[in-house]
Amino acid sequence: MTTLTSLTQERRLVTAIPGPKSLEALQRRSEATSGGLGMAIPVIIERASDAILLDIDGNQIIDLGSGIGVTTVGNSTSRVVDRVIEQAQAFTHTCFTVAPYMNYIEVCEKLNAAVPGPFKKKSVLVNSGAEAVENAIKIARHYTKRPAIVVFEHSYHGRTNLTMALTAKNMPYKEGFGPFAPEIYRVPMPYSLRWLGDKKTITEDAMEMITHKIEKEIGAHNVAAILIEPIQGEGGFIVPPKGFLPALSKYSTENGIIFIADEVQTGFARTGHMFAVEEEGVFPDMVVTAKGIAGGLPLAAVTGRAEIMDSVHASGLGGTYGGNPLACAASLGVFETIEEENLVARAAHIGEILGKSLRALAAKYPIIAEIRGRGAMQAIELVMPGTLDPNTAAMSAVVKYCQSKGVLVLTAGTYSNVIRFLPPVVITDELLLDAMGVLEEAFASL
Ligand code: PLZ
Repeated sequence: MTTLTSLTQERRLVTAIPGPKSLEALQRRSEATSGGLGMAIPVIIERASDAILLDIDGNQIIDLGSGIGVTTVGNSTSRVVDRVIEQAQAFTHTCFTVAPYMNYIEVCEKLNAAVPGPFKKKSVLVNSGAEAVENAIKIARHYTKRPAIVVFEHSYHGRTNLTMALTAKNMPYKEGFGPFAPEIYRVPMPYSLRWLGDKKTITEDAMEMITHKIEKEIGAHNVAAILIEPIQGEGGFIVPPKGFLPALSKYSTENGIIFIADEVQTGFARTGHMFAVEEEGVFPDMVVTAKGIAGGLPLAAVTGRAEIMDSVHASGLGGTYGGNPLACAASLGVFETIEEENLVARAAHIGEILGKSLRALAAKYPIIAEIRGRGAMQAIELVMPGTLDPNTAAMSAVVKYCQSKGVLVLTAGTYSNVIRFLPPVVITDELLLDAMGVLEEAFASL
């Protein structure tokens, strides 16, 4: 059914970045759109397929960001596009809580089966990651009848009022936007590169600090939920040390606290597992998903233990667009693509290529303090030579160089010194290696 032919999976520059048409259009952008919006690359996109973005000047750019980890199965991939077109022709909206339809139910069935945990699960669909996090908190508080939420340093959970409160970094996410929601308590994150204590006992020491704070300052019996990203995304792809997530999950269970994994950025094959918590066999009570769930259509979900998800009174959850049929159609296309193209294994393969290239780079350029992440979610943290001082200037220069050569990479990190790689997992080996060649040139140019 898809009518436009796919773009060739190759990098091609026909003008400078930005080209003349993009420059003109960006003028209109600044006239028409709020100055509060950022922009990672100054071009206007006309089309995209898989890992290639085509701008209005005819430049083909390699996409190593997937629109922040969204187009994991490839941009405008056929199973997604065909299902969305078919659904648009059938009906575009009824509101699931007004007149239900099948693909909402099917997406929930898929989620309940895919999210790890040997217990009965149920799901609710909403529009964005932040809205899903908000709903998870609502449900956890309702079920436990407790107020407090425990979150981590370097965390990111969204831009709504409650999720700003849950997010760690002030600038740019929170500055001037308060006051924030109450009963949010932030505890230390075992960020091994910057951990001041003994790194050999980091898991035990972090757990000790966290449980001390919970028991002495909050009271464990007041804590509804512990909310954590299994690999922190915006914070800079911080991977907790082995054993930490299982310890946290165990402590939660022992204290009647709901353990919520925010898999918004890590979910859907991204890390070489369907969900990142699978790495250590953790079974969260609730998992929040978004981004990769629907290949670019706005959809998000909360999936959790049936008794928790069912504890809310009828009509206590909802929203006009939550689980919109077009987004659900796209999501079923995503599930099918992941299964049929074996994309979980593909993400692990991407991880090997990425890891190898980044390790070679780090061996040559000591400003790379650490390579972190898993599968198709990896990052490098840049420092001043011989120190741990953040090297924001080098990050910006590398990103700018890559852009000028037609490679889109994203940044991250509490200290604004991390370059992150989130390619669509369907990216060809050749295209990824071409992009890694440009990255190497960027470091050489510093
Ligand atoms: N939880 C772990 O990564 C979104 C933010 C982009 P929404 N991350 C990208 C930006 O600058 O706004 C995210 C996340 C994690 C929640 C969210 C929020 O998801 O769909 O953006 O609301």
